[in-house]
Amino acid sequence: MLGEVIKLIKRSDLIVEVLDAREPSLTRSKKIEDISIKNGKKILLILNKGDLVPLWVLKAWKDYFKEEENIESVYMSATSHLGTKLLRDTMKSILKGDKGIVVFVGYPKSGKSSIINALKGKHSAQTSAHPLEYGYTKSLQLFKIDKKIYAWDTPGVIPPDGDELEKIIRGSNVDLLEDPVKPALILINRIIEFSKESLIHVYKVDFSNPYELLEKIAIKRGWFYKSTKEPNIDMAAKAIIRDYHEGKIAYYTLPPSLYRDD
Ligand SMILES: Nc1nc2c(ncn2[C@@H]2O[C@H](COP(=O)(O)OP(=O)(O)O)[C@@H](O)[C@H]2O)c(=O)[nH]1
Ligand SMILES: [Mg+2]
Repeated sequence: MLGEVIKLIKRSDLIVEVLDAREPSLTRSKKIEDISIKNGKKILLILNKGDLVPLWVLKAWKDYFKEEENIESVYMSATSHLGTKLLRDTMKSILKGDKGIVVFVGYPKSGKSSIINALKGKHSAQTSAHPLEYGYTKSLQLFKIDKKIYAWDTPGVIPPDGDELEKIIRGSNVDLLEDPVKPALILINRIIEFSKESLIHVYKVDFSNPYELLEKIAIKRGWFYKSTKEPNIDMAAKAIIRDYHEGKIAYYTLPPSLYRDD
């Protein structure tokens, strides 16, 4: 799967890495960025799902990437169609008016397809797909973003890696989880670190620990195990992970520079 991403990177001029604005650090792939740099490609970061994060936080991340790492970034909300013009203009300026091919890469659920759809929307110059100039493949198509800019309409999906928390934040498929409860508890603990209120707001229940939140969600929704009649926390766990991936839970983390006390 990683091989597919690398192939796409090699055939592109600009690599646009799509991050979740709630967890920019955890949704970045240094591996993919290193591969891109080694192949002489330009990189742009997108902080997507920007609607879930305060504006000052988005700006702080953008400044952090620029000042600490000299990487360009833009923030946007693909599903609200906010920031698509700035994204298009930024890609144009990075490619300096030259002809170029863009690939959107990122972990699952970061919003790559939503961004591609937003760019293909009514504001885009043209929506028809173009066959490749070299090595024509049926499944791989380019669409036009601007006068001289094209993008692959197939995004580069980075397989979720890392520890249990990272895998969930990086979009691991809920339906393939053997036990959804443990990762859900880890995810809830992570969110509580930054905003317990966001969970109370989404699920309309108060709770004193992550396990209790799962139980209360199950009870509220009438989910019980048939055998024991206990609250079905497996279903609640899947629901919360799915809601997280679908961008229904708002909270933010800050760039490392803002956590230092210098
Ligand atoms: N709140 C919010 N949700 C988003 C945004 N972009 C995508 N999503 C949601 O995140 C989920 C994954 O999006 P998708 O485009 O399929 O991600 P992909 O796997 O990277 O292609 C979907 O449920 C989208 O509706 C966004 O800007 N804001
Ligand atoms: Mg997709």
